[in-house]
Formats: sequence, structure tokens, C-alpha cells
Amino acid sequence: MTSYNPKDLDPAPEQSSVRGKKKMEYNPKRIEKIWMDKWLKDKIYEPDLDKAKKPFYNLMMFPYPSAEGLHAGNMYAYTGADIYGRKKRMEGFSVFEPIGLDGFGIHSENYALKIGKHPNKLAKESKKNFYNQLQMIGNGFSWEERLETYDPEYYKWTQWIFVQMFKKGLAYRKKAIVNWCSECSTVLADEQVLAGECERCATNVIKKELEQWFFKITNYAEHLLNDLKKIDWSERVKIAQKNWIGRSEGAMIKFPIPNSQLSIDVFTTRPDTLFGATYIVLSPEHELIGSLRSKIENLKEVEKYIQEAKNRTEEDKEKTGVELKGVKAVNPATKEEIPIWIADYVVMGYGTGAIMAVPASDPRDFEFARKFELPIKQVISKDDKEAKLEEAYEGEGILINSGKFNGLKSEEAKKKITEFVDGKTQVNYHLRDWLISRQRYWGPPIPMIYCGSCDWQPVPEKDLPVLLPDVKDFHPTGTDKSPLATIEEFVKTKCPKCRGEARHETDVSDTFLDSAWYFFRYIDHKNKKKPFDELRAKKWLPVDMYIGGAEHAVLHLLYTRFLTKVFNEWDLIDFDEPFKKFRAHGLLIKDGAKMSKSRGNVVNLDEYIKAYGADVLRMYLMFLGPFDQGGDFRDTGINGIDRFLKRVWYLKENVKPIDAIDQKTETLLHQSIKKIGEDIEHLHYNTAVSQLMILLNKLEEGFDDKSYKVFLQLAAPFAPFITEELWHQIGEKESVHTSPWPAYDESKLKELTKEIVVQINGKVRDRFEVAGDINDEDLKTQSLAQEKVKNLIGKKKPQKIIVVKNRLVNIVID
Ligand code: ANZ
Ligand code: ZN
Repeated sequence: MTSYNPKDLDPAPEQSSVRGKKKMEYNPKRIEKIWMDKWLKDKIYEPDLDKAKKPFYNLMMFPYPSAEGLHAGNMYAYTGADIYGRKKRMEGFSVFEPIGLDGFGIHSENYALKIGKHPNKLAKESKKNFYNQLQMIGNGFSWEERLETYDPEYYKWTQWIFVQMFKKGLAYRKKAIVNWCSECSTVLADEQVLAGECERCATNVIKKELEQWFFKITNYAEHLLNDLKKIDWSERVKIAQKNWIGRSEGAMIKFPIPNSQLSIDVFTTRPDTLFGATYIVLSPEHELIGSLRSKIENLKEVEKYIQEAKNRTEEDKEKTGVELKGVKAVNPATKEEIPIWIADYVVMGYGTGAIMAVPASDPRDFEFARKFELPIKQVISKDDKEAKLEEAYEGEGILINSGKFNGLKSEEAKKKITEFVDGKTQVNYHLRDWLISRQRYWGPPIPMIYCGSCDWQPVPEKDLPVLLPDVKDFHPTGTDKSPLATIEEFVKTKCPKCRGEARHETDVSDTFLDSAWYFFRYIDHKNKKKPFDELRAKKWLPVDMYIGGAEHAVLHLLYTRFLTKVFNEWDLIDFDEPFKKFRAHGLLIKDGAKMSKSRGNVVNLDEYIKAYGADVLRMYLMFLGPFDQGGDFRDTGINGIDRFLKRVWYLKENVKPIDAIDQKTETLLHQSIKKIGEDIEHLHYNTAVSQLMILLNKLEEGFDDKSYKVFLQLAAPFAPFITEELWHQIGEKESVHTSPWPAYDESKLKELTKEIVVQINGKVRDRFEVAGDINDEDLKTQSLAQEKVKNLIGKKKPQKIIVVKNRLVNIVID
């Protein structure tokens, strides 16, 4: 890895010293450059990874680069995360805040394809561009630990993880119906299909049957679900994971097929409705269809349907299906024969791929039964009476039309009916195994070798990394093979076991595997012997604070948890959750809409930083709204922040310092320390910025040495450059960013006196000072005793006196 050269940065500084007699103009370009270099030189953001006493790991999601540069949304997230880290540093923690590039994978490759540049070349360009921009935004990054996922030193270990997964039985190959994006020309994991569309390019995803590599994340379903309880994460992300894992309790029930040895197993969450199961539905891919071939009378029609079902996308909502004529199943409760259908609203990957249809209780079955005129038999009733059903009644209730179970409540009937038909209770999870192979070029080649005699063998660890060959044509092939399959020298290899002729796997691994473990590598990115050192992991991990987008709720954030649990089992680490605290930030929008090139509302960071400086941009972004809710970027607002920082810059010139600040200023100062500290803790950055504004207003009336310093310290996390410059201008030698976060004095939080406004019938009539701790009754009495008020009220009797705490008294008279 090449080391970072600050000289790569523009613009060049005009002069290096700011200290002088006459105050300089506020020139963010110049001071930001000076301090950027100085911080790098002094390594103030580089904790000692082996010896740090109070480690604090402050992580943010690394970007996937394209040559277009850093997204304004990235800066929004990074600034918010950095402010948190900066306060921790001032509180005495050794803050580790690494950054890198998630540069391997389909994201960067799609961009390379779009602009017709080789991803290899593009990676070099965007690396330079990104690191320049990441420098400019003023984060306290620990630069020395930068990493890029396409660096062979990194992906060697990504491949190592794959090999361990295989050796431990957690990576396996199977033929399965998988998601295929024809635009990206690759398979996708379930998590990467959003509402039927490819997560990257929004093409409708189709189903394909292919043999692929999977990671057994389903082994960890229960663990992944239960451990959500022990982590402090944004609630919406936890809920998304819980739903994605999708635990459901139910029963397995057998439906025998008469005159055969065969039977159909169904998974149902509603065994209480068994008497109402009037037909069976198999998924079109169900294997039983094969075994029944000889009995099926309308085989042609059935095969045609199966064929068509393959090309249907989730868009096609209309229910379709076909009956298997000539075969029946027996409802084990009623002993009646019921028809068997195939339909694609039943999917193969869940439960058994077969259902008992209860149209009276399940809306999907109801719709299907209506369409194909299948019987609808009500078995659950709200009030113990049969009703004419206009739609399915999904709720639980009292059993009817269910023989000896009539009158029972659903809950009780579930158990009893399951026992009655010899069913088994069962817990199912919706989570499916992680499809890990991709038919693409720009990723770590999967380190596996196929030998005709020895089957699949992992590449020996000493031969890692399996380097990605540098090829001219990296375009996806459009077939189910990666472009690597066309490279004879890559494919042809020797079997590690028998030394016979063998061939190399040509798929690469999913880019989400690259990013599932990067935070482990940061702490020890130069290690040549291991993915990372255990002692360092003990010191720095789990991550103390992770901030990123909520869109990764069931992608990245699930995969990282999975891999952490696996590493824990391999004894690489002694914890099993990667991030103690995770907070999702909101979305940055422009002119009311999500930023996108097609809308033409993308914020160009370089331009804004050039025009205003990073401090202004940082503070402006944080002022837009609550950090977890995002905000709307408007040019008008940024000028307000620009003026604010200029007032900060000129404060010492425009206002004469005084010996001691008055009581009111003192109170406000302590209140501000408390409020801004708490706001940062809760990521309420917008209100922290307004408090800084309130405080500045006051200091413009007069400030002393101490209040000036405290102001700079409180503003430092938001505007790190200007505060550092001013801090040094008053003669401080160390960085403001390593100075101790100011403490407030509890006894000084309350105002000793406060001003009360008196209104009569809603009109302001008087103001007067009272003691800070006055109670409402005394306040009323004192208001009525004011000369002006007495005169205005005269002989009239007040009808009502309303007190607005700490501020106002309104007296109502006729
Ligand atoms: C009968 C029934 C009656 C059902 C009723 C539901 C309501 P969750 O909660 O998601 O686990 N099901 C089972 N396997 C399926 C598959 N492969 N494809 C589509 N649907 C499937 O839901 C489980 C329920 O979803 C099961 O319970 C089954 O329908 C359906 F009033 O059985 B049920
Ligand atoms: Zn072999």
C-alpha cells in the first residue's frame, strides 16, 4: 500500500503562519490546508493500537468508490460519525476512526462498465480522488490503517475466510432456484433483491436453477435473532432484521396420497384450521411432481405451467395455477380426499414448498379458491357462528365445522389438532442461506478447485491469494459463467490432493463478503500471517460506535453479525456481536428529493468545499435536521452558517474581551456545555449547533478568556479547522481536539435571576427581574405588585392569571 502524500492535495498554501499583528481574513481554504497537514504530521488521530489505554473504536461505513467522487450523503454520514468521535477523543479516549475503500465488487464494476473503463484502472483513479476528498472533509481519520478490499493483501484473507468456511462445513454448493439479474448478468442473494428488483440496477429479477456456492447463515438464525436483544442499535434496523430472519412457530402435517407410498408434508402456522384445508398447493419446483408423473393426467398442461412459472417476476401479482388431475391427497383430519394444485404463490425455498390451503382463513388461498372455484369452508369463527365470508377471516377464534374440536379456542386447538393427526410442532425461519458466488470479474476469485476424482478442494492456504488475473475483457458473459471461465491459464490447474488435472472455480465472491469483515482488518491491516491479531481484537473490538445507512439493515449489517458469530466459534475473537452500538443516519435530500444524477440535484462536494470550506459545509449539514432523520440541502441555509463562522472568526477583533463575564453569560455557558454534550451523545447535532449560535450571541456582548476557550472547545467537533486555528491564535500549544471536553458546574445551571414579561389581556405591559427559583404563586403576587401593572388594572379584579414558567405572566381582566 502506498503511503498518503499530503502534497497530492490542492490548493497549495499561500503562507504557513497566521499569527501576526493585523487579523487576517477568514480564509478557510488556507487554514484547512495548514491544519490538515499538521494533524497528519503530529498523528493526533493515530492511536497506539497496541498500547492505547482507553480505546474507542468509532466506525463508519466505508464508501464504494467510483471516479465520480464522494457522495454528499457520504459526507453527511461521516461528519455525523466524526463529531461523535471527536467528543470521545476530548473525553480522553484513544479514538480509532479508520476509513478505506470498498472498491471490489459489482458496485464499482457496474460503474466501470458504464463508462467503459477497466475496473483496475478506475480503481487507481478513484482511490486518489476519494482519499483526497476524504482528507478535505475534516474527519479525524486514522489514515495509516487505510485499506482497499481489492488489494491482494486484503482479499487474500477474504479468500482465507472462504476456505475456512468450506473446511468447517459452512460453505457448500447446491443446485437451487436462485435470483438472476440479467442486466448485471449474475445471481444475487435474497437480501440483494428489493421488491423483486436488483439492488444495484433495479432490473426485475428472474428465477434460474443453477448450482452455486452458499454460506450456511441459516445455522445461526436463532442466534442472530436472540442476540438482537443484547445490542444497542437503532430500533428500525433491529425490527428489519427480526422480520427478515422471520421466526415462525407452526406444525408439520402429513397429507397421504391414496394408492401410493407418497405423502405431502406441509408447514403451517395454523394447524387449528386443518378441517378447513380444502386443497393442497405445491410449488412448481416441488420434487414430488416428478414422482407423480405417471399418475398425472394433464401432464402437458402441468409442464407448460412449470415452464411459464420460471419467467414470472414478483410483478405478476395475478394468481395462476393448475390442478394435478388424477391425483388427490387426504386431509388427515377430515379423511376427505382433496385436490392437489401447483401454483407459484407457493415458493420452494420456504417450509416444505407445499401448503395446505385454507381459503376461509388465508387471503391468498381465498383469492385462489375464488378464481378456480375451489371449496371454501369456514372453520374459525369470531363468535361461534358461521357467516357468509366476503373475504378470509385471518384472525384466531372459536372452532366450528371441526368435529370434536368444535368450541375450542384457536390457541388450544393448535396443539390438540397437531397431536390428533400425529403432526410435529416446528419452528421455521424465513432466512435463507447466503448465496455467495457471482458470475462477475471484479471480485476475489473463489479459492476452490474442482477435481473429477477428489471433488471440490480448497486452494491450500499457502497458495493464497488466488490473484485475480488481469484480463482485457472483463464484461459479464451473459451466461451463467464468469468472464474468468474464458481464461484457459486460470481455469486449468492441479488438484491440491491428487495432483491430477483439475479446474479452478471461476466465480468470484459477493462484494458483501468483502465488507463483512473489514473492521477486523483495520486494526491490523499489515499482518501477513493472520487476518488480524487476537490481542488487538481484544483491545479494540467489538466496535464501540457504528454509524451508517439504514438501507443496509438486512444486508451488510446481517452479514457482519453472521461472520462475527462464525469468528467467535473459530476462537479468533471472544465476543459474538460486532457493533455494541449502531445508529442509522437519515437521508440527505436536495430540493425535496433524493439526490440523483438524472434529477440533476447532486451536490458537488468539491465545489462547496472550495467555496465555503469544510467547516461551513460540515456545520451546515449537521444543522439541517435531526441526524437520524436527514435533511434537505438548500443553498440559502449554507450562507447563514458561513456568516456564523465568520462572526466566530472576528469575535476577538470586534468585541473587547472583559475581565469576568456576568452571571447570565456564566449560566448560559454552563447550560451550553451540558446541552451540547448531551446533544452530541444523542446525535442531536442540529440542536447543538443552535445552542452554539445562542452562546455566540451572548459572547458578542462580552466574553473572557475562559468563556472564549470553552466556546472553541464546544464548537471543535463541528468545525475542527477554524476552532483549531483560533485555539492556537490565543497561544495554546496542543490541539484543541485533544484538549479535555469542558465540564459544567451543576450549581451554575440555574439562572440566579430571570426576566419576566407581564401581559395584560395578551398585550406586553411590563418586564421585571425575579429570583431564578421563584414559585408560581409568588410570581403572580409580584406581577400584580408592579407599579405599571397596578396602574393599568386599577380597580378591576383579575379574572384569571396565567403563568408560563420562567417567562411570562398574563393577567386577564374585563
Ligand atoms: C395454512 C394456513 C391457514 C396458513 C391460515 C396461514 C394462515 P409464516 O408466518 O410466514 O411462517 N406457507 C408455508 N409454506 C409456504 C411456502 N413455501 N410458500 C408460500 N406460503 C407458505 O407463514 C406460514 C404460512 O404460510 C403457513 O401456514 C402456510 O399457510 C404458508 F389461516 O397454512 B398456512
Ligand atoms: Zn483430485
